[in-house]
Amino acid sequence: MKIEIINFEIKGNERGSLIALEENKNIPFDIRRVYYIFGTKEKVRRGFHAHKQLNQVAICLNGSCKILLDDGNEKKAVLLDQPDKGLIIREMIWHEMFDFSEDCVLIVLASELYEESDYIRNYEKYLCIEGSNG
Ligand code: T46
Repeated sequence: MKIEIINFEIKGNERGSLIALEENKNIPFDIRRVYYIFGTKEKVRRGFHAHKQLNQVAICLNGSCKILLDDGNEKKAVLLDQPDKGLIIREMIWHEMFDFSEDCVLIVLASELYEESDYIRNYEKYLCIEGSNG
């Protein structure tokens, strides 16, 4: 499984830093939704699902966390600890977020509006669907 990281250009000057996120430019899809996760308690794992159609880019704006990506064959954990680094989470990739620092703010740009029916929240079902796709 290929881990896809986007390195955003920092438009910095002596006043500080700025990163611009633009759909179909440095974000590889139309951005239809933005949400952010913060205040996650220590030792809590989140996620535990795959999306049937949704593509996403996750960026840790502050602090750090890890994201486990699992394509049904292989699992890889990625540390997000820089606001200029975005992790692409493609459709049909099982993902779990963990090791949140107390100050972690994880922003996620999503290609679709929120739709609970797009979630596969059962790992056995995920493996079954993913196996029959490929
Ligand atoms: C994902 C990972 C990275 C909404 O009402 N609207 C939304 O846009 C979202 C994302 C969530 N919700 C509600 C659904 C739940 O009642 O917020 C609550 C928490 O969502 P969830 O338990 O799905 O959160 P995570 O952290 O497990 O997963 C989230 C996203 O849901 C998911 O799409 O890929 O972050």
